[in-house]
Amino acid sequence: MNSNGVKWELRDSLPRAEILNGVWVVGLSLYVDELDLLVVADLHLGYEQALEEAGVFIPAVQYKFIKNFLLRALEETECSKLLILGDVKHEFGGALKQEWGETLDLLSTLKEKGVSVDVVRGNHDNFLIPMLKRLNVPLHDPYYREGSLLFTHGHKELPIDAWSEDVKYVVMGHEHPAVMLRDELGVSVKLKSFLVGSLERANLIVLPSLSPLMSGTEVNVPKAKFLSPILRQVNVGDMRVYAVELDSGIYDFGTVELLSRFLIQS
Ligand SMILES: [Mn+2]
Repeated sequence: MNSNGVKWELRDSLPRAEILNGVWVVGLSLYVDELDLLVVADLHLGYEQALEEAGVFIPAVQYKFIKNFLLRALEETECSKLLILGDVKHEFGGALKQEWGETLDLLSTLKEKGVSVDVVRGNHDNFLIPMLKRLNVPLHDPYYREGSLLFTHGHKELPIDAWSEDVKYVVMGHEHPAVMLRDELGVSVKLKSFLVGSLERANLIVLPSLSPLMSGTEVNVPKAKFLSPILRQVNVGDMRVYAVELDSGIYDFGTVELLSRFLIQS
């Protein structure tokens, strides 16, 4: 296991848990019964190459994990609709070669398998638009609403027109939530986590990053700072933590607040 708790290889079937009525965590993805839709966030394809340009060399294994994970999750949920909640690829400014190849391969592989893909625009997706157009992949900016669900990346506040009477769930990414756990010997492990709370009258669900290289924002440390303006509007301490260990399961750790106290005491 690497430091953020995600294995590079997928062996057993993905762990799953129903976290809200008809809403399931399936590994690092979310499956919604009402829409028969699988949702993932923050792939950051091409991140290795961005690190390489900064002088950090790591093996390019992230893409293999992401592709395998998506094909597995779609197969296990018997789902043919995928929504990517932004930050499909990692870039600032000019596009890097690696991320183009991987993005193209991923989207065309999914298409060949009959999977329909939609993307909600994230803050890293500026150069993605021409490729999505070429492949007929709809891009939603800054949100996508279907049934009782409202999806957004999370780097901006939701505009007022995003809301309607029937919105019961707001689903976002961007924050890459994770929790830090420490045992009595001082050994720490970081686990990618889903956060579940409320925003206005809706349930708010924050997805972890699908990228094994993005270890994530530790939400249960003192004075945790949040990137998302949406999370700055709510009390994150009241949100419930569902931590994911792909090989062993999904863990309901109670609220962020409770988990922070546990971290300080141990
Ligand atoms: Mn983002």
